[in-house]
Amino acid sequence: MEFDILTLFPRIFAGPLDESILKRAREAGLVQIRVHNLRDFTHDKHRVVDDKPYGGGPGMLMKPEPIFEAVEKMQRPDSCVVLMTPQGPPLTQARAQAFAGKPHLIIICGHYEGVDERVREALVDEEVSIGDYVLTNGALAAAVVVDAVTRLLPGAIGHEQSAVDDSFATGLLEGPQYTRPPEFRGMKVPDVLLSGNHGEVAKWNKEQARQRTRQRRPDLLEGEDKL
Ligand code: 6GU
Repeated sequence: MEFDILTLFPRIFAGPLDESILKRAREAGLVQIRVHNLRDFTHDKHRVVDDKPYGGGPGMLMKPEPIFEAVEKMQRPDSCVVLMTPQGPPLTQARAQAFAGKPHLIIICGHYEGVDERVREALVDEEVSIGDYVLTNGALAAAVVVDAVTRLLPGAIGHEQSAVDDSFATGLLEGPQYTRPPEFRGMKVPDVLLSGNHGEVAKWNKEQARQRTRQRRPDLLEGEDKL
């Protein structure tokens, strides 16, 4: 799978994409991630990427020309163009899975103040937000999308089963988990987990997941697949 990310702040991506599972997935060739500076698609002396909104109002908007030029250079028939914006529908596990099935994502990182509407009209296939709060720009949000999608690619994480079982993939939050030692500062690992009875363990895990979901996120039990 390939990502092309268009941003005013390419350095924001250096850390997140160069650690752990993302780093390994890149090195293994499961994913190619290219980060582009939108200023490189300007042609004026001051490399201007934003301007005042028509009709007045506070803040600056991203100009259409650099974004169009960059997207048109990278776009292929199989590309999906995604705009990061707090006005988009929220990222969910189902949406991450849908993205993981696409060969090429072009991700446009917006200012929080916004982008010229013609970018949406003519270029963008999908908008995405990562939650109901405002970030200074879309770069961190795009890094979240890349992370959530890349870990779903076959071979990205050691135990394929963990992508299937983890919170949200099952529609439930994961329940409590323990590792050694069996007793720590007087706190004991539940007996059932030490019993070696795989059937009972599976039953306990499932019940704990249900209970935790009911207590913390009853909205997840309402059942529909959240795209
Ligand atoms: Cl995609 N962008 C910004 N600026 N803020 C956000 C967001 C995106 N998602 C949640 N908050």
